[in-house]
Amino acid sequence: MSKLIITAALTGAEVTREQQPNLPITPQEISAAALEAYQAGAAIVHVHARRKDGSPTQDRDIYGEIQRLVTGASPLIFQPSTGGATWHSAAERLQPLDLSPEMATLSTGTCNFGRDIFANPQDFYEKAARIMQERGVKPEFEVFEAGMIDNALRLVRDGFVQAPLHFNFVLGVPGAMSASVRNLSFLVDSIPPDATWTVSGIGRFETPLAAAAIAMGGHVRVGFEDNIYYGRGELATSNAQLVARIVRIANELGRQVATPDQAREILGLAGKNA
Ligand code: KMH
Ligand code: ZN
Repeated sequence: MSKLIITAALTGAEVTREQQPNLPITPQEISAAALEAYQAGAAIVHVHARRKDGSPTQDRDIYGEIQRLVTGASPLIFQPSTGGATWHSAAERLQPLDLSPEMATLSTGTCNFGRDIFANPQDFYEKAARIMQERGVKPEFEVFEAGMIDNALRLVRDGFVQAPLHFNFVLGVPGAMSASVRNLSFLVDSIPPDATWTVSGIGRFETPLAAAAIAMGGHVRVGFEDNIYYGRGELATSNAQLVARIVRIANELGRQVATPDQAREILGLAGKNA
């Protein structure tokens, strides 16, 4: 079994300071949270930018500042979002790709997202995949519904993306695929054998699905984007606290944790742009 890649999803687009007082918002706060998460065992940081007032933005300059701070202070893999918030336009969402990050997220299908719609029509994800290909950015396919896998595989068939693929199964978003080991197992069985995968269990499903993924040979994402609690009714103190728990579970299950450079090897990023 390969070493375990831990991704810290530090901020997201939806969580507020009112809900989680320790939510990092400014580029300085996000890069400090990234560094702490790295020291706790994370290899990748999944980043959403925010304006000073806390509202989500896809502004390339704010992402650029976060990228500069994160990669200047750590060897972490910087992975910006192309999902943004549900109301962001396609053009807004694609801005972080201008920074040629090593990785970026990409959803290949539309789903309900709470009471909103997370819209990812074919024109959008083909365009995003084309830009990623031109800029040497590895997509992490954010799968909220099973059909998104079929569409990602169509991108490979049509020449927009090259194998090996990497998927993140985001399970438990209200309105999309629920967080069960049965669903996780089905999704894992639906991707090519040479693909890698991560799971993001939303809310109280974060830790149980992480434990399942560690045992199954997958990878794990945790962080305030997905879950703001450490236990029932107990807010987490930091993203790093959530990462540290995954390291402890991995140690107990005999799975070693990957450094960022080891994660680059596992994901086929080594030798790509820094
Ligand atoms: N905020 C969600 C609507 C991604 O980062 O690629 C979409 C999202 C996925 O978070
Ligand atoms: Zn995200």
